[in-house]
Amino acid sequence: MTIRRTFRRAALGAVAAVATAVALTACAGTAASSGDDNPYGLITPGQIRVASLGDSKPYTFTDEKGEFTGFDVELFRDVASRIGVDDVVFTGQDFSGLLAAVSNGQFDVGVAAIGITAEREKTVDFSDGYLAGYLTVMASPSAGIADVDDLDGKRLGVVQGTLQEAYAVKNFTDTDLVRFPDNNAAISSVNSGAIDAHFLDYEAAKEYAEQYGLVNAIDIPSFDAPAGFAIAKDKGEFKDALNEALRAAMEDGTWKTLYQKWFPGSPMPEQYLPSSEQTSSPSPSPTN
Ligand code: SNW
Repeated sequence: MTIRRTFRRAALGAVAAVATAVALTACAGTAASSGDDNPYGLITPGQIRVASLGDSKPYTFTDEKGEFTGFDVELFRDVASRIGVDDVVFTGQDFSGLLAAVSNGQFDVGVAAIGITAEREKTVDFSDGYLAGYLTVMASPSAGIADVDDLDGKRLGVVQGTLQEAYAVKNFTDTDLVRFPDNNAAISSVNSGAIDAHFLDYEAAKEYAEQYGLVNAIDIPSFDAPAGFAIAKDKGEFKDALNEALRAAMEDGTWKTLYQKWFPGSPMPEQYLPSSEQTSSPSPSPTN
């Protein structure tokens, strides 16, 4: 009898211990990535490895010290911090290899103004969208390019694997496309006269235009492919956590503050503003 009672008490104690452990894990899981050792399935627990680009200012770029910064970089760091991860390591990649590097597990996420398309969703999952803007043809003022017809017979740079490349292949059929690994290489070719223009993201074009006296010649809306964070397909919990944090960053005005900091004067896509600031008016058009 005594033995049985002792055994029963021990068993109850064990049940209580397990229940406490489960409760503690549940608490830690909602607060941060600590607790359960790796709730988001990160390559290195507690750290997020990001595939990015070093020359897509002001989205993602490296400063004079070699540190990654830009709108996407600061937004992602903020979102990561909200899910409990402050150790975020950015690495520059060629755009053409970026999504494959995420899908095959070399990186936890891809952050580089990557437009969400059905084609890309065959390879990776995406967070909700966080930017919707324009694709821009940028040229030397002497190239005489002001609209799409002016591209006939011209040499146009595109970065391999971008939406610009796909768009140009489909729509600029009388244009000679020249493929580059990154924006810097293409811009050098514009500046040397080896190509007539380069086709890139609107804000990146503005930066180069200012730096080299080029003109932002044609803007094509890409609102149907808003940029999202690219994640490997088997990381559902990571994706859900990022989405929740992204919504919070939009709702408390963090997204807006970063947008105004990095894209001053640019039209503001309203869907990412705090809900109290949304109106039903259509998106404004860009001002060059
Ligand atoms: O589709 C747009 C989106 O609407 C926003 O303007 C940010 O850029 C885009 O995602 C297009 N970005 C290109 C792409 O996804 C190039 C990316 C890059 O050069 N980093 O292919």
